[in-house]
Amino acid sequence: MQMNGAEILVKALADLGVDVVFGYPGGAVLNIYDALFGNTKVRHMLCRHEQGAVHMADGYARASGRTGVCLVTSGPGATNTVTGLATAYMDSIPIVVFTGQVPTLLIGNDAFQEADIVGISRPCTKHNYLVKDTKDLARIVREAFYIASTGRPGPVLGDIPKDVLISTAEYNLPKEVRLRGYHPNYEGHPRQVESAMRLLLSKERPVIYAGGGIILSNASEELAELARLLSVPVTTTLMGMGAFPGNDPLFLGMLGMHGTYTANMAISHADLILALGARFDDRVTGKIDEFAPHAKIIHVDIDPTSIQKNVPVDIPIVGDLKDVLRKMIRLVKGKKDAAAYRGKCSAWRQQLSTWSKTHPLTYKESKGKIKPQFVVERIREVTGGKAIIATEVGQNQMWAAQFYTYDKPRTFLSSGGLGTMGYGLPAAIGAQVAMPGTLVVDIAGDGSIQMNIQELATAVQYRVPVKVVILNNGSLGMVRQWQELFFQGKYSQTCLPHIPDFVKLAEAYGAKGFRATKVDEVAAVLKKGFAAEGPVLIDIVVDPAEMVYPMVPAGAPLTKMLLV
Ligand SMILES: Cc1ncc(C[n+]2csc(CCOP(=O)(O)OP(=O)(O)O)c2C)c(N)n1
Repeated sequence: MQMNGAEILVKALADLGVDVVFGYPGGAVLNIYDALFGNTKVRHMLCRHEQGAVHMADGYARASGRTGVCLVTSGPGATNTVTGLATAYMDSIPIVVFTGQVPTLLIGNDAFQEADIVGISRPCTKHNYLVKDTKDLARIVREAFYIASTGRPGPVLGDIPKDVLISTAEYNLPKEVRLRGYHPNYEGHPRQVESAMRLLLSKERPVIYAGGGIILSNASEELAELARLLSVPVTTTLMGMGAFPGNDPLFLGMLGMHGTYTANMAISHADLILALGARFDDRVTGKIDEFAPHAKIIHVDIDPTSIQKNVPVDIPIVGDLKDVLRKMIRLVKGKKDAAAYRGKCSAWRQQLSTWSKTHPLTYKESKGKIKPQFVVERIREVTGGKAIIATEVGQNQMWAAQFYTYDKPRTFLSSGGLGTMGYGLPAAIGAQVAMPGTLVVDIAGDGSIQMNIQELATAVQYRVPVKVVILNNGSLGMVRQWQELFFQGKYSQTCLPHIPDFVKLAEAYGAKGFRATKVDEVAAVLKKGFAAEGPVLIDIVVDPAEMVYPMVPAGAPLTKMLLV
């Protein structure tokens, strides 16, 4: 059947099962909006900023495991997506972004609203396309979704010139995708897996270091099974929160700059590290030369280029974590040496448990002031741990990681790699759209929330009942913390003196607003706010001097933690 490019795009989305597109219109994509008009399969949600739209697609993907979709116009619409693309790229999140482009004949002529988004987005997309011919469009859409969601996932961008949207072609969505040079390897090499397990069983101070890859490959159950079979303690990265049950006795908490004392000491004293879908980010390793000085390292990752990138590895395994973990489990399940191994490592577990007891995550109460950590603990209590938590960036993000226990994967959504302020609210909206019926909470800072607060309007328009809790410390807290510790308390440009009245602001958008200024109001306000219908913003005035501890100063080894 002959259709124009815009109709082909929309039909392809519907045929691929896309139920929602987050977007913002403009001249270059008018034809797509025309084709979307009245479409009952593909719902479009109008955001208030293109950055909000990409983060919504990203939050949708993180919460559900399905690919998120975003549609914007050319020029400024396209460039406004760059931060969202980079955010998704750093955290390996499958999204597909479609941008309009000026007509093919005008490309390169400085036409109105022209930007070379294919060039601009090259370093922050897994792959991108400039669609040159309407007859290629359906195939490219198919490929874009395939690339975004297979292998190491990531964002893919499709730039579609206006004339390609207007011209007609036969609709032909390929069933299969074949791409030269792109063959993600899912199956870990059995002999490598065997060597890895032999090495592991020969050691007595093992640690599993699990990253976001576990969540991306849906391998949480396998991780828990292997860890429990051998009683190997587990630490996760920020991206790995929820990959392993936070309430399991084997869980050591997060490692790295704001990780637990136990996790950082475990890594520093381990004789073996089993790294699973984690990339040895500098926030995790601290001073790289002194990272895990006594350990042999086994690294499993679907992306061969991430192995050996930051640290030398003794046994590399390229493959899907689910497959590799299953193979590992098969090698030890029901075997005598697994039981013997649990015994052999008991002194190690004892040591870890002593560290946990002597150095738990904690904070000091201070009379009359609301401690942000206390708020996060109350959020956990009031939600019964059943919520999806999105965060902004800064102290709020670290407290959300430290003081809420994540029992399940896909319940902690945060910009880990890029550290994008303004991520949380739109991501929470996307997650709520993907998972209706689940309580979704954005834990925010007063600085970050102001970066994309306009998306409250989107939440109100579509009755998306997200709850935002602002840990309002009147400053750019995390930067202020660095100034306090490393710049002699010179708080250069980190006070936010003109903070709006968030309750009134929420109401101006048509949402509900609540506030707590006293310790004994916190739990009640959270309860009331979470129970209220529709989008809600809860402003909690917290102790402005509070710091995030433990902290490994940048460039220091993990053992040199500043403690509370
Ligand atoms: C877009 C962006 N700009 C700047 C930064 C640098 N930065 C990191 S944390 C932070 C402060 C965040 O303040 P706030 O949102 O109030 O959270 P708090 O740390 O107080 O919890 C800043 C400015 C960033 N991460 N992202």
